[in-house]
Amino acid sequence: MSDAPNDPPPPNSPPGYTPPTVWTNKASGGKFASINRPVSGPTHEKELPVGRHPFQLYSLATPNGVKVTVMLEELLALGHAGAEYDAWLINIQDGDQFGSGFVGVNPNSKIPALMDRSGPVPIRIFESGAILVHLAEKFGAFLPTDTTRAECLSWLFWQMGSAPYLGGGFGHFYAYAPFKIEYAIDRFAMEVKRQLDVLDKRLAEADYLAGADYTIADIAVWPWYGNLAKGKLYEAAEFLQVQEYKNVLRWADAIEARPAVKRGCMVNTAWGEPSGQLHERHDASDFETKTQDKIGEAVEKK
Ligand SMILES: N[C@@H](CCC(=O)N[C@@H](CS)C(=O)NCC(=O)O)C(=O)O
Repeated sequence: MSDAPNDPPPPNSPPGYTPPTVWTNKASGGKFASINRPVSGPTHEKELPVGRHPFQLYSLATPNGVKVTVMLEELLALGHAGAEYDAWLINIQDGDQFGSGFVGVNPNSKIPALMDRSGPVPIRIFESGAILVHLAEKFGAFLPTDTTRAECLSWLFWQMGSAPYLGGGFGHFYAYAPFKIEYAIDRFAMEVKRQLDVLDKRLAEADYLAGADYTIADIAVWPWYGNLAKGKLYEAAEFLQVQEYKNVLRWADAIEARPAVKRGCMVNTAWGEPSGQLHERHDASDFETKTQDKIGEAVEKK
């Protein structure tokens, strides 16, 4: 394709389209079109369930949801019994995030959302980064207090700012949009490769993002960029040539091997291998007894 300055611009899509003076909402198609609205707030009345543990998590095992279940499992693995939690499934395709109870915990209607019921007054926390900081500060874990604290928070906030280009930009236009738009895919593929290169260079200098230790920065970044580098997001491994990012792959393998990460990835998972799906988690034993393959067996034996 020529970039010559005198080339006519490519046609708009649909041909002849120019934005109207005032935007109006119309069906746009695509995988998530049915759940998108231009207003916030609840669409229906629905209380949220409350279990017996100090933390009540309302979530789904997307990359943003997994950050919190991994953190809670890591805290429990460290021996922080106070991090016990009930994890309830919020099915975003069915619009559970627009129930009145969920909106009360997260007015932004997105998973993950957490209630901290460990003290006299229940505390709501939304935005996965805020949840990670809340838990890290509460238990004094995975957020350094020395000179690497700023580095940890820098990479944590890098993730919050960068991942929308990966998920909402690249992932949306490469995998979910109802038709392929070369301009959009090129723009976001360029940015995602640049982000992978940023991570790769940092992980050439240090084992983990904040330095020598695994922190909430790794817990936040891994579900997005670790999974992308391992070819588990958007079937884009070859397109993005992810094998180039050797330090990211080394780091992703180390995190993936952690038992708490394996458990965290099972919680609120409602797709894939039945043995990897733990729709709700209310007890540590649920990983052995309540995965979909086990629940299916129990139903068959009845
Ligand atoms: N910045 C937010 C992003 C949360 C987010 O985008 N959640 C998605 C799933 S990964 C969601 O709930 N989408 C439902 C919707 O948009 O209606 C965070 O990190 O918590």
